[in-house]
Amino acid sequence: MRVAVVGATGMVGQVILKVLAERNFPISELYPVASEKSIGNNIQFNNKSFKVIGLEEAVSLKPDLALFSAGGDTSLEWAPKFAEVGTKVVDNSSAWRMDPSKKLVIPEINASELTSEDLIIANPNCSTIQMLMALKPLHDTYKIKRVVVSTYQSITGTGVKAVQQLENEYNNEQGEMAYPYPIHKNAIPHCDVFTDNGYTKEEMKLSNETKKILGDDSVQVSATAIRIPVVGGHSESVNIEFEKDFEENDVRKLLSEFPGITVQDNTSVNTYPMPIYAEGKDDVFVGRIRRDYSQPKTLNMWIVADNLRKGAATNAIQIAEYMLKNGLLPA
Ligand code: 2RA
Repeated sequence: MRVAVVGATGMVGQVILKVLAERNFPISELYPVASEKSIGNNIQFNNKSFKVIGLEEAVSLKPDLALFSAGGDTSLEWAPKFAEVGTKVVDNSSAWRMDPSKKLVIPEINASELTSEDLIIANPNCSTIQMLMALKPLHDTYKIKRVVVSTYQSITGTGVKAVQQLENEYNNEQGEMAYPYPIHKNAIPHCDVFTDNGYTKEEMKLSNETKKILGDDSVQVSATAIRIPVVGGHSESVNIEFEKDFEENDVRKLLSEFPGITVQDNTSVNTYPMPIYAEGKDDVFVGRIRRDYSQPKTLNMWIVADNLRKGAATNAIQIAEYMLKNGLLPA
């Protein structure tokens, strides 16, 4: 299969290449694509060197699949151009997620919605993916009324400039600031930009994308997204009110039986998910599962995942694997 990776030199693009190689995705031709300034550079894939090309050239090569992680503006302009030449696009930006004509897919939840008509497919936001992986089996069994979630998001979600700022601060060195405040020894209640309702775009993604993926506008979500000086992954404290009551052990069983979830939940031996251990893995880790005694039919849990893998690269590649397996992509 001829595969373009658009944004190949970026943080997520590099993880896409790593995961494609790890999963032996069947690639006959690889087209690493990046902005003008990177054209001609070499990148390594499967112990071979590949020249970075530009978007015009990539479209002219008519790849079968294009995995995008190059920002919303590039996706809005270029995903349709790839689609016009028959390329299936899986896009990591927010550009197409809430477009009613585009599917927003977490393979373990709703890949079956995909058809041969879908040429541009949206990858949900990283914090949405890990939360929905845990919510889906519980929603199907107990019907969710409302979710209150606080996220503790890795600095890698902001990009390489922010990671560098953290390293500089940690090493007490000067450098370019991705944030107007120190990241080291801090917690910044500001992921993405603020909207008119006082929530940030990151927080509204959790609300809007949840409704679309579950196909249920009645599910209410209130989110607070915090940036913290952590690299390995995003963590989420989730409080869920259900229509039906539950037994905690039944909840643990439902979660542990859901593909892609690992339950780490034994406080008697201090077992619970942490980003330092989730980093580099593709599962979503769930723990601190406990009834909220302050309100009936309400549960608390703690959800951790590597935001660059299951939160972005791996989810996108799993969508491609589903399409390949179901004849929606050529072998
Ligand atoms: C963040 N989810 O963590 C966003 C970007 N992917 O900032």
